[in-house]
Formats: sequence, structure tokens, C-alpha cells
Amino acid sequence: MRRAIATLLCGCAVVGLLTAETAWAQDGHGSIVGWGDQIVGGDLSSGFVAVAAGDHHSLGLKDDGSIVAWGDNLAGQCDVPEPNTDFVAIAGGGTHTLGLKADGTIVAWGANSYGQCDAPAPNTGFVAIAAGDSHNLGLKGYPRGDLNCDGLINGFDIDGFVLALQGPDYYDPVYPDCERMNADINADGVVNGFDIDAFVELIIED
Ligand SMILES: [Ca+2]
Ligand SMILES: [Ca+2]
Repeated sequence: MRRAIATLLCGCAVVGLLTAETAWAQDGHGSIVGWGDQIVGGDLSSGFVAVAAGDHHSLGLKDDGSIVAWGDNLAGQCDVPEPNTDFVAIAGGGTHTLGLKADGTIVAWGANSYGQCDAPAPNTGFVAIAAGDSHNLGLKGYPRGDLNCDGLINGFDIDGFVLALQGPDYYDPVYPDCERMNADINADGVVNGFDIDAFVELIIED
């Protein structure tokens, strides 16, 4: 089961700010390194699987599916809406933020003067997101967890998930028109045993 958020940075008014031009760097897998005109966030030392940047705010996606946001928060672009769980991708707009959930829905928050936070209906089936200054793009596809590519995530995906864990030599011949990486439920770029708990959670939620 994905853990609930242990700690979310307190808004974006984080402690330990460096000067705007100061670069920061931390060694190690899963840490975030930043440079340039930026405000430094809190603990960025481990557990991250993706990063994104807006005009003056920054985003990190953690391996537990939560988003950490820091920087300029004048439009609320760093106020990740609850529940801050099950995110698999992030994108930073000018003064807004996008998060893609594991179930293929988009969550958006921050400035909405151009409707950039109003995800169009039906808000389902998204597999990738991008954010411009005041607009967004969403790519439709088969969501993570849909291992038989029927557009649904349910118990009929279990066989495909097991084959996906075994490798492309097992999965691809059975599902030639589907995508084995849909089994990368925790969005860390690989399909392995660490995806099992998240997959089970998706099936249970269905
Ligand atoms: Ca399916
Ligand atoms: Ca994975």
C-alpha cells in the first residue's frame, strides 16, 4: 500500500532558503539537484522519482505517489490538493501545476485565469501531461494498470500484470498491441516487484 504523506512542506514558505542564484546539489539516487534562479525546498535528499518546474515554483514526485512543491505560491500553485497520493506524473505551468493520477485523471491547481485548471471532460484515460505558461496538454492512452488494453483497470488485468513482471518475452506475445510499461504502476521507469502493491491497490479501488 502506498504510504500516506508523512510530511508535506508547509506551503512554499520553506526553511533554509538560499539566495536566488545559489545552486544546490545533493548526491544520491532519488535526490533533487537544482540550479539557477530558484528557491530551495526542504528535504530533497531522497525518495524522488520525477521533477518539474514552473515559472518560479518547483515540483518533485515522490516514490510514494505524493507531490512536494516549493517556490512562488502566490496563486496557490504549491498547494497540492488532498489527497496528495497516487500521482504518477507532474508538470509545472507558469503559475499553475498539473498532476496525473494513477487512474488516468488529471488534477490541476493554482492560477485559473485561462481555465488552465479545468481539466476537460471526460477527465479519464490520460497517460501523459504537459504544461505551458497558461495552458496544458494531456495525452490520452491506456492508463497504468490496464495490462490488457481494454481501457479498464480491473481483475482482468491480473494475468497481464503477472506476465509483465516476468518480462517482455512473456508479455509481448500475449498482448502484442498493448504496452508492458503499463505495469510500471509506481512510475519509476521499471516494471518489477515494487509495482505489485500499487497494482493491487488499483485493482481494489476499482
Ligand atoms: Ca484492462
Ligand atoms: Ca515500477
